[in-house]
Amino acid sequence: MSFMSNFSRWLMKKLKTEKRAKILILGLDAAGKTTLTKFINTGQFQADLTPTIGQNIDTINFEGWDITTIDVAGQEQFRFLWDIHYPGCSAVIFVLDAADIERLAEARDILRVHLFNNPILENVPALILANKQDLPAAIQAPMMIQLLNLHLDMRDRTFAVFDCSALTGFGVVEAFAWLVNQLEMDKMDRML
Ligand code: G3D
Repeated sequence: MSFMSNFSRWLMKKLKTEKRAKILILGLDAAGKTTLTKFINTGQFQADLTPTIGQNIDTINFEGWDITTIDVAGQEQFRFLWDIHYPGCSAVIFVLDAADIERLAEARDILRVHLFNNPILENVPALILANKQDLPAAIQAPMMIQLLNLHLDMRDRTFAVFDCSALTGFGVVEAFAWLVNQLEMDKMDRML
């Protein structure tokens, strides 16, 4: 059995044991959000395209899970739209193009605006993906944490940074295992 179908089966099994959850996938355009979504989606999810008003938004619905991907580059004027998507969200995935050093400062700024300085997402676990690790120029997680100042900015938050490649699948299973565990722990906390 291929790695992709193993991953898909594993993810579906995990997700089926969950209740409803809304996950946002944020990041600059071209960071790899769609590729990641397609990877998760392998043959099982039903994707539908939400009409675009000022920013690119895709929604996937699967077994009670809503996964919404949003391009958040230069979208300050559409802040009112974020307010529609952010409340009630259980987790955030922030996808970085780890090989695009020129846009790292831009990525850091929007990470601050959307995660660090966003009170709506204060208690929401954040999975930060240093994507495109198949490319030689890609910056790896420990360096990324330093460059984005995550060790300071995010110190009061539940977050993790994983190296991955949405193209090859490298690191995606590990990253999602972390995310699902956070959701499971959160569910248990709420039951106590
Ligand atoms: P977005 O949805 O965040 O805007 P996309 O980004 O998923 O559309 O990806 C943008 C480009 O990056 C695509 O290439 C895609 O194939 C590529 N990409 C995404 N993830 C990876 C990765 O892990 N490694 C590499 N090497 N490329 C990746 P194109 O050429 O179609 O623009």
